[in-house]
Amino acid sequence: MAALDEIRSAALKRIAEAGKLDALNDIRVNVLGKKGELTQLMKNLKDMTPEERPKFGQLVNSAREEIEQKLAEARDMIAKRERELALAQEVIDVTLPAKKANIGHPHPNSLALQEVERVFVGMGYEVVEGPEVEYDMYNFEKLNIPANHPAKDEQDTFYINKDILLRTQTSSVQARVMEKGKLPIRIIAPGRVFRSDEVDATHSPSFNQIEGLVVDKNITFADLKGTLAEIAKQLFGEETKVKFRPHHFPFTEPSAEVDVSCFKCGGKGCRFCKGSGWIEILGCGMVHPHVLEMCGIDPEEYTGFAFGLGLERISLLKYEIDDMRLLYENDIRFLKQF
Ligand code: 2NL
Repeated sequence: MAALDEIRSAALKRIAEAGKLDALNDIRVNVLGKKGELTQLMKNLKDMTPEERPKFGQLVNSAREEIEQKLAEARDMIAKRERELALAQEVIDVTLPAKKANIGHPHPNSLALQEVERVFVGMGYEVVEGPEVEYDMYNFEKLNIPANHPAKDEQDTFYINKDILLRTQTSSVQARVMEKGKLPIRIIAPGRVFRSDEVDATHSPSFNQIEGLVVDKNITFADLKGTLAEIAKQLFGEETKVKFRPHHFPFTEPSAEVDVSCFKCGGKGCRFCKGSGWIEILGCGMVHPHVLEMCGIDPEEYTGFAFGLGLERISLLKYEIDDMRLLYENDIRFLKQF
């Protein structure tokens, strides 16, 4: 009985002095646990008489209950105090300066594309998109590029299988629009194209192209020249001249490559235009009658012109960037300059 009293009062004293939840847990284990003081004390039952046993058992149990209750009270009190302390200490200073948000920047390609689209939309063109994974039929066949053409070599084109590939030009989008048969057509088709090229300062296996297509009655080469001359002025400045050099594309006849007078030196010749005074920007021509026919348009009734240009080439020229690889790294310190 004396031992029980001692354990009980020692436990209550330790509970009253405990300042932390950890300490309360230690007391619980030491006193009430499997190997705790009260549990040990119960082992004395076997040395007692049958009359003493229930009485002693009851006393131990009521001591256990009392200690449990005091532990619970102390736990609530300490938890409450810790919460109040935390609330008092953990203040948020709303007057501190905010962390600066790191926001992105439009890519030079996006800026150049927006500009080109703005100019063409201003002339009544519609912007259309199409799939990057395309049928051979739309990428090559309907554009007058037959089975044995060198452009179809696996060295140049990424094939998914015999009939499906990654488009090498956005003409495939235009072939789809022609095939739908709604005339007249006045569209530009910007988008990503793919060619099996090694990466260097002017090449990449994936780049962006903008192609244009106009199909209507009585469209002539004069319309093509007038349109591209106007576009060049709007993109590179009012003083810009254009020069058409005869060329060959399978999908246009006649075909031409177009140079613009150097917008750095005005045509006198400088480092920028490599002394020539001219900068090549696009390829174009009158849509080949065979292409119109394969896309379901009667070439006796309708004619059209088309052109294609590399978006990266425009970005590099406009922003005087000398290595295309910079356009694909997306280093924010680079992008922020434009
Ligand atoms: C270049 C310039 C060009 C076209 C693309 C085209 C599209 C249709 C019909 C006829 Cl649907 N032509 N596009 C025309 C001329 C040039 O791209 O340097 N390409 C390799």
